[in-house]
Amino acid sequence: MIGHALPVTTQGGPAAPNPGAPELPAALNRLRSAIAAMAYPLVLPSAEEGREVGTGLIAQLDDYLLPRLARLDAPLLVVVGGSTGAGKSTLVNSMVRARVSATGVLRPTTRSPVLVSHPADASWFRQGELLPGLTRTAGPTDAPDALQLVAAPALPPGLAFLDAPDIDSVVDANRALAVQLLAAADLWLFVTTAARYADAVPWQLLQTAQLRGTMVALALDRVPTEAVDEITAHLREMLTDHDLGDVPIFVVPETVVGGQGLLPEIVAAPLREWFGRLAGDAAARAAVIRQSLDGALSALAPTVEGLASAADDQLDAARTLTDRVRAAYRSASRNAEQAVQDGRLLRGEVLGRWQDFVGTGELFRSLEARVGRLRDRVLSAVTGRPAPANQLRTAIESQLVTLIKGAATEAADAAHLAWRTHPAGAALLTPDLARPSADLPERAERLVRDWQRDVLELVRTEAGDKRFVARTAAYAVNATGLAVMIAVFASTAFIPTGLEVAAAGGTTVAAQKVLEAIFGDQAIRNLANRSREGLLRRIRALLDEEAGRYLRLIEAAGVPPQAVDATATAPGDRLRAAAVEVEQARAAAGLSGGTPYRLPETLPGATGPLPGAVA
Ligand SMILES: Nc1nc2c(ncn2[C@@H]2O[C@H](COP(=O)(O)OP(=O)(O)OP(=O)(O)O)[C@@H](O)[C@H]2O)c(=O)[nH]1
Ligand SMILES: [Mg+2]
Repeated sequence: MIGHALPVTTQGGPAAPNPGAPELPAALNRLRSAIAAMAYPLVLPSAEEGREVGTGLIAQLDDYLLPRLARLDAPLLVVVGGSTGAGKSTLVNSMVRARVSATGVLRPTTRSPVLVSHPADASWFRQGELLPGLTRTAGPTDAPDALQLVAAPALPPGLAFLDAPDIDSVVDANRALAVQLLAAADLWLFVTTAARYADAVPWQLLQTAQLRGTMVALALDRVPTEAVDEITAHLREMLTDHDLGDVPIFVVPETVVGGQGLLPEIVAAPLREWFGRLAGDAAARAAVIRQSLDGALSALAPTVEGLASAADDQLDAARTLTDRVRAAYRSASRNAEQAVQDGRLLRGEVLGRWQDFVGTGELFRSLEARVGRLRDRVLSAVTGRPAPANQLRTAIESQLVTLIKGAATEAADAAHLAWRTHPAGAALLTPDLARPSADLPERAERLVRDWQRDVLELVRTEAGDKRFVARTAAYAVNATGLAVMIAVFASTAFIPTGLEVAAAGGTTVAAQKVLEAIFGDQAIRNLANRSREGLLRRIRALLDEEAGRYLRLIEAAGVPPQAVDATATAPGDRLRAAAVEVEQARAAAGLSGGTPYRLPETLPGATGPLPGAVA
């Protein structure tokens, strides 16, 4: 008799009432949605595992947790797993005294799982709530997404066997399916052999079972009679080392399988009896079911934590990549701003055209001592000089376009380098990102022309109430506009110090005087400040668009900009919150009743001479 004290569900009856229980399915469904909503699009060390674990969790929720929770009274499902050729199918057949699952010498034999139940239980499994992704078939098949259902009258009701493909298969689909099936087990029956019990893969899976709280029994097949004690002792030791000391071991001595492909009765009987007793004890079955379910539920939170930290990694990476791009473009934008203001644009061509424009030589010479009247002279000088005006505008334009292209090039280069050194960035990069957009030159030219138009418009609208401009209106808004543009480039460094232009040599001292005379007027200074702000705003916007080429890649990969910028709940924290809710609901449901259930000891194995035993 199996001793336990648990809330028991009688077969076919309703689950024991529990005030917390109704919340559990809802909490599980919320967790399922949270997991399903997660993607790990950025190439990071944790992404692959995040995806795999997430897929596995959803499968486990659908295959086992949700349907099992909904039907605690469904028959106990024993999933028979192990290495290929260990004798799983032979064992299942021997249990039900019929060749329900093909056995064979070709490895692996079982490709499509076979579920054997008492005819009375068959409807439980046919309906498809459990392992809903597997198509039910009545006959043998090799399709990996099929589940062959077999009714076996020799099997007691309340307990079903699922013969799974091998766990360490050379066939990928087999391996994945085996793991999926094991995750749906109320009880794992691990089948291994005297020759293979120390293999690594089964132990990894046993460890998973242990962590997941799934109940496990172990069949050690094909043990030479003379080695039974030694091998059993060693296996027991290994189990204890893996915290699996409670696992019952069935020792199946090496025999010759009969013509029907079944184990001799003397070998099969102890196993069949043990499972028969479990099947006949509704309380014991319920305890196994509830304990495995409770174990699987309590293993969710730590597993989900792995997903949550993979989600955190994604967000961190998206933020890092975004920051790196923004920093590269911000720095280029600051450099451009500096260049606009520090007078360096007033060298070379622009300076030369400005001097042409204001009529350098004779004008400047005549101005040396009479700066007071300079402004008027400048203004009259520029009137009616369309060629130099156009040349100056063109010089300003080309100087600014060069500056903008330089900034965009510098930023693209820096951003590209910053992404290349990040695994997720490197995976997103395309070679063209190392350079500015192909149409950047045209956009820069348009930007400068638009800005020049802005400046003229500003001059025009300000003309009414500014003394200086009012006076100039009669001459040319154009001329004033050009003067304002020059003032934009001269603002901080040039006017106060004159260093930049002085350094440019020759006539520039005179030019400086011209400029000082003009820019000394507060009206021009204000216009220049506002125009400069407008120019810088346009440059920043253009560089932002350029940076957008990078940032859009993050979005296209699947990390929305809101997630990167938001102070809203991080996806990882949403997962954690959902897992906490499940854990609370699980604790309230009290599925396992508090006292851990222990599977009964195995019955003494076959004694006396075995048919065909290896002596
Ligand atoms: N002598 C002996 N042969 C066995 C025993 N169990 C299984 N076999 C033979 O070993 C081979 C493989 O057995 P299966 O039951 O097909 O093994 P399996 O674990 O289901 O293998 P896969 O379906 O490939 O994962 C068959 O030829 C069986 O007849 C046993 O206890 N003794
Ligand atoms: Mg098999």
